[in-house]
Amino acid sequence: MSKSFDQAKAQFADWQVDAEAALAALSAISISVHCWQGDDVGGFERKSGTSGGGIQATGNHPGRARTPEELRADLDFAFSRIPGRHRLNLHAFYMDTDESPDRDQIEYRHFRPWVEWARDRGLGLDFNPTFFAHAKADDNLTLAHPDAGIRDFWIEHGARTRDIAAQIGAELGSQCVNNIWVPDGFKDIPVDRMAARERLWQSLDRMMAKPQVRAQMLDAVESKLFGIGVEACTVGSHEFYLGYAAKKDVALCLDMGHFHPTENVADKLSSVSLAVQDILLHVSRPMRWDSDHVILMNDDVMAMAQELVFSGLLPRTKIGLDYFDATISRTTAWVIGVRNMQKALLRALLLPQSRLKEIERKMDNTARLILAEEARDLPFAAVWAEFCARADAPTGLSLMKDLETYQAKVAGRG
Ligand code: RNT
Ligand code: ZN
Repeated sequence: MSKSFDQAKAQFADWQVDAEAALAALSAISISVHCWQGDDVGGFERKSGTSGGGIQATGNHPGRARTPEELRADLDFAFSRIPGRHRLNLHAFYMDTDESPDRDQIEYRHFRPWVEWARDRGLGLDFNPTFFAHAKADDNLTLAHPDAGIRDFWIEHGARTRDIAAQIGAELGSQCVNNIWVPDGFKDIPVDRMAARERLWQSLDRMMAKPQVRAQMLDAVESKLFGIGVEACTVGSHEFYLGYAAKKDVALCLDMGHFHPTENVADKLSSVSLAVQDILLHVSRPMRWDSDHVILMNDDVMAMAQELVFSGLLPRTKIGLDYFDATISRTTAWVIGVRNMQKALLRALLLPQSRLKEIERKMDNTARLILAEEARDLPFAAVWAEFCARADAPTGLSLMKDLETYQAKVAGRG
């Protein structure tokens, strides 16, 4: 144990905060790391499928993973520089197979190499149907498409991902979240929003009709404000999915980039948690719009972490990340982003929570201001350094050297 940690521990104890307990709490939190940062949301389907759905990473930094093997090697490196035990969040179009199944033909075996890899490393897996990057998403309508044939195709895809997710969860002995995000929306002002929303609701019902074992897989639904090409109306809006999740008892996914830019997404947690049992987060950093920048340890992320801790929502919130930046080292983007989420959580765990709450109950707004502001100067960094040291993960300049060395190794990829 380092001297600076010892000193920090004593300082936190003065504030009635137990730094050891904070470390223990942090090591119990798994972050679901999104596979799609590693290859710019390209996927590994054999036939090309770049059309439809409006998700696009920008940038051309060298080193993009081109195969499942490269992606797993990059993830192995990233996880080795992230303290703690975490999860990989896999999208259906990252199948690892010599076959070329269309989305409505995918089966568990197309993902088996990922499960074996995860099992070997003690990682959990989460899963996602892929409703974009496909010709049948070219109209920016999938589950809400007016054409029943197109809806059926996507319903079949989604239903299969639920079976696959359940099997993954069973194989790994760890609940697999299957998150549904569809790009469905309208570029220009629609006249029949109701019909589109009824179609989405019914398609979701059909897709999720088969009962699954909740301990194996958890359905989640992700709302969005707008996307490129669907500026006028998103069928799966926040109100739509909040209602759906509450009524059907599925998890609600809140993506930090999917709201009006000045909305406080952290503020939503306590509200939605009163109506919805399970929450999934897509922690992201929108810049002016849903730009999916690498998350920083900024006010938004710290507010999110503080709400999770102070509202007691950690046990029923799955923390996933969702960003993709192709202008920088992709492995660095993972490592720095995940660690920022962890640092924000640690900071929240180290705040004098009960004292702050008590002061607020007493309506002493002055004392709340003093305590909250003075607490900013507590030695959080020493506790984080201890967390990394115990997990054998580097910090600071030695982390920088590791990240740069790995990037140099993969830079020659074509
Ligand atoms: C898109 C959603 C969605 C995707 C991933 C790849 O705006 O945020 O979560 O980013 O499914
Ligand atoms: Zn998202």
